[in-house]
Amino acid sequence: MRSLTLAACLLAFLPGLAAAQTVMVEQPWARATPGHAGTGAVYLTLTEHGEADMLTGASTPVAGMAMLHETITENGVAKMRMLDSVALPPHTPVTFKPGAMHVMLTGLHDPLKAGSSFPLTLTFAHGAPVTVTVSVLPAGSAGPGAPAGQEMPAGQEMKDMPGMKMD
Ligand SMILES: [Cu+2]
Repeated sequence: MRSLTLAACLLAFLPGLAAAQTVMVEQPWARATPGHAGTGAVYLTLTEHGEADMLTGASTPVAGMAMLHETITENGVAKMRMLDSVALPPHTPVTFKPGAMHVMLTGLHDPLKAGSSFPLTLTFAHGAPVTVTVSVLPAGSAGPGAPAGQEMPAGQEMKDMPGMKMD
């Protein structure tokens, strides 16, 4: 995990690439998906170390589609809405996490299994695309490095699961 992140950072700063990429992607992870859920969500932290950029999309071979989503709560009801892009101001970490922004995966070809990993390619308005390796954590996980005591109760994670209303 740590070495992968480091490698991604080093690559991002290698000079002389056709299209420079100065965004750092840290700790991409997803929760294992139950049964034949068909949908999942990826969380990660992006930090733009160059000029301001925008995340404009994502794709992965494990799902039919990957979309930028945000979970918002309106009148006590959690909903997801699609984002066309996510602004990446210089030197400001932008975190995708449960209950907030996430990369929604729909049309999963197979369930995401804890302990496995898969590639996710992120595209940007200015920088070159970046492919990262997403680690699949257990279904109740609150994220990489989160103390076990902070795992979300089983009901909580359903907020990112199918059946939610979409605007
Ligand atoms: Cu979503």
